[in-house]
Amino acid sequence: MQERIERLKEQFETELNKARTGEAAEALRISYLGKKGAVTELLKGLKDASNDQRKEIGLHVNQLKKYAETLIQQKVEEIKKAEIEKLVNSAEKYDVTLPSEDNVGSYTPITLVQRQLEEIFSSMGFTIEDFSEIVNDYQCFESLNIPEFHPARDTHDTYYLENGQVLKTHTSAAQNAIMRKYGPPLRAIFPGRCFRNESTDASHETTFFQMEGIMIDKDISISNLIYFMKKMLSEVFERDVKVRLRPGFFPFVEPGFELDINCLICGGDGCPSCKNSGWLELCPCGMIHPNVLKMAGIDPDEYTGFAFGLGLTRLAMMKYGVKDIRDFNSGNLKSLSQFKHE
Ligand code: FA5
Repeated sequence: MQERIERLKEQFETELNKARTGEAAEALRISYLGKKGAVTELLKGLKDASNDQRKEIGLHVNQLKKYAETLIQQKVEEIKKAEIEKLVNSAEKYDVTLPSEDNVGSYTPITLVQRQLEEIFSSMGFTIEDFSEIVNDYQCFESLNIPEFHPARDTHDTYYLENGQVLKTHTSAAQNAIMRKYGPPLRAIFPGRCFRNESTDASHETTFFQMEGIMIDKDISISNLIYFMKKMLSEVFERDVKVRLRPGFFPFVEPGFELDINCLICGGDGCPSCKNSGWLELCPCGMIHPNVLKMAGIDPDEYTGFAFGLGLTRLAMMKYGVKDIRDFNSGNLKSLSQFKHE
């Protein structure tokens, strides 16, 4: 019997040496220590042995059982450790000290100019407001003194959703909500993306950015409006820029103006960017119409205010010398990468 135990032990050790995987170790455990395993069978056979033999043989078989259990356990741990090491060694290695490739992204010129304006206006006490790109008819038109069938809606054809909401055609659509939110006195700017059904050309896109600004207080006049417009332009361009103010009609201001900027692409000689006029419409503005104040719950006899709707995308064109507005939405990385180090 002793010999049988020794042979089984040797056989077990040989097979254990060959086991290379967790599955092989488990198969070995079952074949020696499982319900019908070789060691278990030896233990079962003890019942036929005499009392003395049973004691002695039992001791050896149990030692073999313990020995096999311990070795299998060690083997499983060894295999696990080796698998982890293999994984670690095969994983991609990075050398963090290597110089990086210079292909990081960059802000678009529109974001750059928007941030610059936000700094300028916040230094003058304006808050910066965010507003939804999807608005309702009241916000986009009615609250701005543009009732249904008003001809001013013709230039604001846009994308209507099935529920009657619209993609906002101008940042003025936020005026009513912001006036209601804060009440007077109030200074705020609200940049945002606008959408119009537009036949595109060098200065018109279907999707473009504007930045609205409003200031409401007692005794606000056109002089305040002109001061802020001049201040903004001289800071953005860091030089003198020729501007002209001419009457303009917008139902939500009275009086209303068009503020044009001398085209910086052609220097005023005329080019496709300014439709050969030498001037580019940049920032319509005016004194907020009393009806608009009333609809926002503000008493027009007590408060007055100005509003402007700056064409942010066009301002970026002028500041960075981009000749065609369509370049901004073209996804052409070559043109955008020029602004990487701004
Ligand atoms: C408006 O959108 C008025 N809400 C602006 C306003 C605000 C007037 C407050 C008075 C008081 P207008 O449609 O002109 O106005 O657009 C304003 C500016 O947005 C334009 O001067 C131009 O710079 C820019 N803009 C308008 N349409 C486009 C377009 N299709 N592509 C690029 N820029 C545009």
